[in-house]
Amino acid sequence: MNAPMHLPPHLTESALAARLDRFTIETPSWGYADTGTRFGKFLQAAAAGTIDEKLADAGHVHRLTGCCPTVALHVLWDFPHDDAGRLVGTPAAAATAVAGSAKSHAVAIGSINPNVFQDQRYKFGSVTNIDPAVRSVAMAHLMSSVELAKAAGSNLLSLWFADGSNYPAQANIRERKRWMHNALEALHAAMPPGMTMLVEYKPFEPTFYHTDIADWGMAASFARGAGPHAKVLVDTGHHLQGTNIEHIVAFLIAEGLLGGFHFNDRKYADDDLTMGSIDPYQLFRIFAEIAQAERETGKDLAIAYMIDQSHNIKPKIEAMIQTVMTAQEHFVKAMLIDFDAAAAARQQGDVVMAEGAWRSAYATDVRGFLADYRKSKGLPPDPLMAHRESGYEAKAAAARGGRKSAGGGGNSYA
Ligand code: PSV
Ligand code: MN
Repeated sequence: MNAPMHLPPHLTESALAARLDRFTIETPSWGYADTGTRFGKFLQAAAAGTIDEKLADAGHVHRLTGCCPTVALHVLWDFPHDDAGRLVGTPAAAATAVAGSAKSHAVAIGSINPNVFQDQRYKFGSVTNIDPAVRSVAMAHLMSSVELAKAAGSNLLSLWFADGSNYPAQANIRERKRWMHNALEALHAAMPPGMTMLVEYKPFEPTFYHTDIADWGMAASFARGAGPHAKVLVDTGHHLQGTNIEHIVAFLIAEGLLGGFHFNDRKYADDDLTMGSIDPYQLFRIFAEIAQAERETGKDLAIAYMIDQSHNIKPKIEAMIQTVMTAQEHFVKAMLIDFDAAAAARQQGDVVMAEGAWRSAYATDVRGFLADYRKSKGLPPDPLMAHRESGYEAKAAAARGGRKSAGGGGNSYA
């Protein structure tokens, strides 16, 4: 029997449940496929190899959790391309086929992630490459990704650039800044109304000296320069050790520039470990900034909550469900903060009681509430156990494993 959950005076259980109804989490197609590190991949018999299998797995996760209605797609990994990286067929035809498959698995296409980082021609960058011919090939890919997004019914264009340099003097940083600005501005101009551009940053890797969009401030500046529908994407793994991510989150909210998250956790660098597996209190503090802003404005923030993880050793679907459950748990905990008590304590200079308001919300066991919430929606109270009992993994392994041992399967991301 679970102890009753303590709610702050401003919150009722039904208001909490209603907010949770509107908390959706996008899962990434690549999180269902075989991935690895640059040292190699460990193949899993049940991992998805085709776009239809990825969408089937995403549909299964949504069926069990009820809160993952959309799937992020990576353009080169999920739509048919020739060896030169050109889309096979028109964007409309490619998008219609994939959107049809998504629909058959009861999910929809979410963010569209162009890929201007893995082709040989991008060795020295894509939209900031010194060679104008490479810049225009990259631009053409980005523009066709807008067309794909339109045709797939997606309103999110999610951009990450590997562009940068490995050695001092390899690049003219200011020149590249101008090229990046020009590219994003042109892309923004090509977006239809209702589409949002997300600009992701990363301090290093694959470039190890300078990266053209290295931190949130650069991403914010580029987003502002691109236009009103460009926002910043915070990938939780993309910070140097010790960075206060929740400060960045609060700052971007205040600037109206927080567009979304790529959730994952890390111990050292961009480790792509399961969300909350290493530092769950940090995750709570991130959600606390969001919950506090929503409490103050009385409105939901328009944030795309997305997962960007590489499940190298955990079974893919289990890792995804575990992640989604962790996200819900920490989101609810943050909603439980007595913000008014914290504000009153702050007013008195009472640091201990202010912090205490956060700590007691964090310490609350919300699993019973979530199990009841799921039951009330006709969902399994424990989606992870329901998945284990469903037999889905064994069936997928039987259907997909043979092909894989023959050397196929997986996507090209390693
Ligand atoms: C780059 O590290 C990144 O976070 C970008 O979001 C890519 O799209 C994704 O990883 C690929 O897994
Ligand atoms: Mn990311």
